[in-house]
Amino acid sequence: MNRMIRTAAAQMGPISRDETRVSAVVRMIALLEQAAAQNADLVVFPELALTSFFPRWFMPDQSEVDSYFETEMPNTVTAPLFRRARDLRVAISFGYAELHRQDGILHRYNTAILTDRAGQILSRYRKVHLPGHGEEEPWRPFQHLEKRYFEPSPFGFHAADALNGRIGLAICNDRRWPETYRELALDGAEMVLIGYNTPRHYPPAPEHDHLQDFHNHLSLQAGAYANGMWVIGVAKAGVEEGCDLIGGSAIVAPTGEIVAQAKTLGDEIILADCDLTRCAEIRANIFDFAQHRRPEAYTRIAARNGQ
Ligand code: ING
Repeated sequence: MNRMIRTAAAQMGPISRDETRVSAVVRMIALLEQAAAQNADLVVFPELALTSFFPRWFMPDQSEVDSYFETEMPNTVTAPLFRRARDLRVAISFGYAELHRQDGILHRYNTAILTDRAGQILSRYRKVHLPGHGEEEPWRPFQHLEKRYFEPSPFGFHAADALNGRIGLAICNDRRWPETYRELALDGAEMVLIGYNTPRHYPPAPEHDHLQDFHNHLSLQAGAYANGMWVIGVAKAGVEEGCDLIGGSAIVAPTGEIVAQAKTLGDEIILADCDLTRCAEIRANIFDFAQHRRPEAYTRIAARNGQ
């Protein structure tokens, strides 16, 4: 008996610096309704879906940085999205900048959430792998200051029971690290949702700029195959404030095959029927962890971060 999730990747085009969160939410609701009209069960939006990708700018004034963060979720701006998803009985996932007060201390995370079909938040993930740099580097045509603006998650990776399966969350750079998928697979994830904002130009290695689309799909497909999981990669795409962001949103089967792929660099829904029982084709055979993995031989992976 199959366990089907009709999954939509809701790719978004550029969000300009002066575009309001209300405008971004209106676009998200339009994509949600388009997916629901095709009977989607789940709609996945990009990383930092409510605002422009602000880590591209050096902002010395912390109050300006904090203007890109949400202090609660849902909130007045996103409530219409949660309400519409609830009314349409569709689960949603999206990324946003989270300002989280814990024991009087402020924490800033690059966060993604997943709701159930009733608009209730089931799972909240904070980004583990923060790329880029912590200080302004004027030599770059644009900054990538995630290490300055966010704290890396202390909570690691976890899957949640959702939609009659187990679903994990990851964010952007996480998708490049094999550890991300293995940690989630070992927590029973059958599907991983990954929003991203990926500039085509990578200033430290411009000779790789032409490989960004390849590296995107390589990462998503390798993670899916080596862990027998559905992987949903969802771009914020297009030329956003002069920065060319790749598209290529894709739905990847546990075999590593891309079963749906975005064709534009704008707001676009792609859809696929994801049968979670297909994970077994991989996880009961070539990547049967219990039968074949040798953790006692993998001593370096969790023991240290470098050479
Ligand atoms: N963005 C990029 C990503 O990992 C990047 C950073 C760009 C890394 C290009 C390598 C090449 O896709 C985020 N937000 O992590």
